[in-house]
Amino acid sequence: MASVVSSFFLPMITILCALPAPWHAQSDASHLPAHSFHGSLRKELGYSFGAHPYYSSHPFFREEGGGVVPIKAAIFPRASDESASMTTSSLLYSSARVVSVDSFGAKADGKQDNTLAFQKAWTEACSTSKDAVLLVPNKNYFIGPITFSGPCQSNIFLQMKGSIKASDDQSKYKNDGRHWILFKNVANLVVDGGGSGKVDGNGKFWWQNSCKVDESLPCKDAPTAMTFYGCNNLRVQNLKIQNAQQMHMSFEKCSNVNVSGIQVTAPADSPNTDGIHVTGTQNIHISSCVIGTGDDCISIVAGSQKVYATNITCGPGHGISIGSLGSDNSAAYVSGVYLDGAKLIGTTNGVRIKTWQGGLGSASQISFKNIEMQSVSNPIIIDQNYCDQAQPCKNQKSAVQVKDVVYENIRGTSARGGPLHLQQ
Ligand SMILES: *[C@@H]1O[C@H](CO)[C@@H](O)[C@H](O)[C@H]1NC(C)=O
Ligand SMILES: CC(=O)N[C@H]1CO[C@H](CO)[C@@H](O)[C@@H]1O
Repeated sequence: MASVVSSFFLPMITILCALPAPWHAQSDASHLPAHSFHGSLRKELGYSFGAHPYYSSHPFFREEGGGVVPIKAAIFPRASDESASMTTSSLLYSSARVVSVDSFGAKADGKQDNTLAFQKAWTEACSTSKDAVLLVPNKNYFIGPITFSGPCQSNIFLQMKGSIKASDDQSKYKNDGRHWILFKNVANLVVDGGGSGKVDGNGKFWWQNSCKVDESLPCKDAPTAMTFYGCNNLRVQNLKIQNAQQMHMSFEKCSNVNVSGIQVTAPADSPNTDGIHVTGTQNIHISSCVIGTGDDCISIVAGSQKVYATNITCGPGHGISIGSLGSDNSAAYVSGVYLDGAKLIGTTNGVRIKTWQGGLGSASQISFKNIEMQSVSNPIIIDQNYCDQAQPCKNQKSAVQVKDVVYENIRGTSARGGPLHLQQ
């Protein structure tokens, strides 16, 4: 089938006010009494109104207005130290305790389930009072679902030289079908793949059983490969991650996060395999990532604030998304999302904001700039009628407000005609 390819160049578009949805008045949370559930939702997610100043002309990697806790320098290697990560950890952790999973009985024999060994090694690293290096040697380990829980006594540097592959025995996930590797409430954590580290969700079996692939099956959750929940001062870097059961990497209720050098790979037809998912997270910098999956490259949802992304390459997949927001009449707030420098190749969407009818809250202070697209079907899209369910969505009178959105220097080719799609 021949498709229409057209070139475009958008020097600058600003959408100042809410997309003029007729129901806009109702989407403003200020109409609601202070004790409404919105207040507690924001508090729970750490989201705070007014905490984020209006963006300046070039906001990347510059903190303004105070109020943000700096990323703790001590545990983060300086760029010049990063060539030799072993040296880095010994420099940084001259007094650190090195804990190898092998010392706890992990075996990279392609058969053994190493969950217990990893769990014991974590417990050891997490409970030493010195800083700890948790080492995964350069071999291939199978592990089942695992939770690395904090708070820990010390800073932890998880050095993943080798690869970790998910066990495909689905019965192992019966206690918690939503997570494979979960880091929970850990502060001052570095996860470093050093370029060789790899995380493999072994997702094929889950994909075959997805209702999006086989419509006769009921829709069920599948695990996210790596979840960081409630982590503060976190750095995840130089890691390959592939074939997640569902989403690849999810940051939930975290703050002060630096994600860089992540390479995500999954087939274009793998269902719900978002690359990097951000929810309820504040002050996250995502840089130098290459992401090709069957779903969103980066998705940013409710409660997220100050999300910076730069040098991102996406494709295949569904592009970079804010949303979906406001499903099931929920309230969602996202503000301060700055994407500067991205390349999207053959994705279905470029930069998208998607909201369900019937939601409340807002998506505001958003800028997308310096973006190159090749054969992207919908380069720029704001969809206020997003509907991702079997039944058609009915018309409703409220909506998530979309305001203060800037698109600057976006160019490339569109696979479907014009670059701009605004749907209400
Ligand atoms: C951009 O990201 C790619 C892929 O990770 C990396 O190779 C390149 O060095 C990055 N460029 C800059 C300027 O950081
Ligand atoms: C904002 C920030 O701290 N970015 C850093 C994240 O980590 C990469 C790689 O270590 C650095 O190059 C960035 O400067």
